[in-house]
Parts: sequence; C-alpha cells; structure tokens
Amino acid sequence: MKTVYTCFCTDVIHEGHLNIIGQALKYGKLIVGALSDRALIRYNKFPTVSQEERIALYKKLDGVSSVIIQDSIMYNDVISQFHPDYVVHGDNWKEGPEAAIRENVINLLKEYGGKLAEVPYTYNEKVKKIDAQLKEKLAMPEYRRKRLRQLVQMCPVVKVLEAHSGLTGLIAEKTVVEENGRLDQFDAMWVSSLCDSTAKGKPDIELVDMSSRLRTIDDIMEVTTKPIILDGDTGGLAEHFVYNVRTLERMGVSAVIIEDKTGLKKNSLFGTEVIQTQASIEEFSDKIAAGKRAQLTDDFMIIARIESLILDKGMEDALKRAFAFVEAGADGIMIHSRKKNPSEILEFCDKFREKDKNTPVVVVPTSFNAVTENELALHGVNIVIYANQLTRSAFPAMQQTAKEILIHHRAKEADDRLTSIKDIITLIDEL
Ligand code: SPV
Ligand code: MG
Repeated sequence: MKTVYTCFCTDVIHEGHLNIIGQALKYGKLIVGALSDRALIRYNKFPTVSQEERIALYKKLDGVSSVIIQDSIMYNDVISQFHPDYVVHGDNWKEGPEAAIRENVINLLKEYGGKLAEVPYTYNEKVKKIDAQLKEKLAMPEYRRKRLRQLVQMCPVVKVLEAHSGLTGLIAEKTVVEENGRLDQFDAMWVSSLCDSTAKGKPDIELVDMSSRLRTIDDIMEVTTKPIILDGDTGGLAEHFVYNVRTLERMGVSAVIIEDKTGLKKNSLFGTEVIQTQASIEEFSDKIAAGKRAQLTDDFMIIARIESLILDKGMEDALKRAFAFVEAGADGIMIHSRKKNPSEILEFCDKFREKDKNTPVVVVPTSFNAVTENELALHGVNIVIYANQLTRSAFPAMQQTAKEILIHHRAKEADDRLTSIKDIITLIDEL
C-alpha cells in the first residue's frame, strides 16, 4: 500500500482539513504531521492548544493511521524519514512566503519520484469564519498577554519590532522573509516612548501621557495578534504605576519595562549630555514591588531597566541593581548601553548569568547594532528589541517626498519611487 503524508498546522479541524484527508486516502495509507510549537511560531500560527492536544486531535480523525511531529516548516526531515509516495496539500500555497515550502516539497519528492497532490483549498463562509475566529482568539487579552512568557520559553531569542500605529503594527505582524529555506518573522512589538512621542511630534520626556499611550496600544491591538511590550518610561509615581499595571494587564499587554530614573526623564541615547538622575535602588525596588503586588494575573511581566551604563555609573552598579531589582520581584532585566561596541553589554550579561540563570534579559541594540541576535543569545540574552528603526526609515523618506513635491510643483517625480496604494491596501485586512 502506498503512503501519503500531509502536514497540519491548525488547532481546529474544519471541512477543509476533512476534505484533504478524504483526498489523501484515495492514494493510500495516511500519515499526518503535526507541526511542532517551535515551527508554528515561526510560521505565525501561534498555538492556542498544546502540541500534545493537537496530536490527540489529529489522531482521532477517521482514516489517519499515525501522527508524527514535523519540527520544521520545511519537509526535509519527514520526507527523508518516510519517503512518502504522495504529499497532499491545499493549493493555497502557490504564492507568498508559503511558495518556498511548496518548492521545498517538490524538490525533495523529485529526488526519489514521490508525487505532490494538490487539493483545491476549501474557502467557504464557514471556513473563513473559523480562520477568523482562530486569529481573533490570539488577539484576545488572555491569549496575547501570556504569549511573551511562552515565547521566552520556546525561542532561543525573542525578536521584537517597534510599532507606534496600526500600520507599523501591521508591518511587525505580517512581515515574513524566506532565507536559506526557512521562514522568519518578528515575535512581538515594542511600543517605544521615543517613537510614540516622535509620531506625535513631541519630545521623549514622558510628556505624552498614559491615556495617549494606551490609545496607541489600542490602535495596534485592533489590527494585530502579536504580544506587546510597553516602554513605560520611569513608571511615574509608584502610586500611579499600580493602576497602570492593572490597566495594561486587562488590555492584554504582556510586559512593561520601566527604567530606574527619577525626575524629568530624557531619552537614554543622550547619555550624559543632558541631566538625568538615577532613582535609588530602594526607591525603584519599592516601585517594582508595588507593581507586582497590584498585578492580578501570572502572565504579565514587569521588567526593570537599568541605566547605570548609560549614565557612566559602572558595571558593578549595574549588576548590583540587577540583582536587587530581581529580588524586589522584577520578571526581567533590561540592560542598556549607548556604546557602539557591545562589549559592556556582553560583560554585563555574562556576569549576570554567572549568578542568575533564569531571569529573562532584554537588550536594545540601537548603538551596538553590529552584534547579531545569535551572539547576544549566546551571552544569555532572551529578548532583542529593534526600538526605533521603523520610525527612522520612514522619516527621511517622507521628508524627501515633501521636498520633491515642492521642487517640481507636482507629485510625478516623487511618485515613481513610491509604493502603490494597492500594495498598502493589501496589508490591511477587510472584514
Ligand atoms: C525607546 O525606544 O523609547 C527607548 C529605547 O526607551 S532608547 O530610545 O534607546 O532609550
Ligand atoms: Mg523610551
């Protein structure tokens, strides 16, 4: 009897999947692959049920002879293991990033004469609704909120992109690249105080108030599902911070990062060019502890950001603060630097990890931008935030367009290098 293989990456079985099974059984004995959690998250199908539950779900289906784990979006391992006579897949993978997976399967099958059977994708109102419900589920506060902690457990390094509007949120949500036979994308979003303020034409000095920051978060949440880390500046007064923790939790934000500064906060990248005061260890520890006491779920994270290296207070001060803030209840440590060279960041991470193997470490490689995610991960970094690159790429492009229109007294010259409205519209989901 011939063997047939199909891979599922769904938490819910609908008539489209049953149709694939029906078609597959015409060719022979059916093995179903369950895409692993690790592979699913790179494919932006973040699981809402466990890997074991998905396997059990597929095993129960009529006609399925066995279920195996497929641990990569590409089929190399499973195909070399089973050499199935047929691979069956819906025909909806011919375009976009998924085309790379199709190509991969075709090439692997060619090596030994296996065949690909493509089944017309079932796209009716019912299936559409189930797809939308699955996506919507991920956007719900209780799923979105816990996803950052899940990612830290599942990924060698969690990659975070800045977002300050619905549109930039969509870029963080939907940008996928195919590189060396694997798909990649961002895991989460950073609502930066710098970029949120800049988008409003305001300085980054805690002038844009929390109501406005929450409005930005809500705009992003409306159109995305990925988890959100808020740049909470200094956290304000501890008496106010506790209320904000509750609000953020309820909205489904995953984490707030607060920095150990006091008084008028200025952006860290100014370093010692401007007057900035660090909060005392006691004062800042009290704020963290108050926030942790106010928190109602186990999901939310309060991450303490240490400004000692920014303010030239030295490595020992940075480490002393890190251990004290973890002691006070911080769920993670962000260490910041404005040096071009990552050595002080790496030294901090190595020394911190000598004593603390588990507390997540966050870095923002804006100045030390030559270091790779992998190198950072090797020194114990868990979360890497690309904090302002989207804003910095859009700003000069918009300024140039404005100048060109002024110079030419028409838009034609600028238009030739602009994205079409159609390309922007395809990013935006319609109901
Ligand atoms: C931000 O993005 O607002 C940050 C990171 O706080 S930095 O600008 O590097 O201080
Ligand atoms: Mg900031």
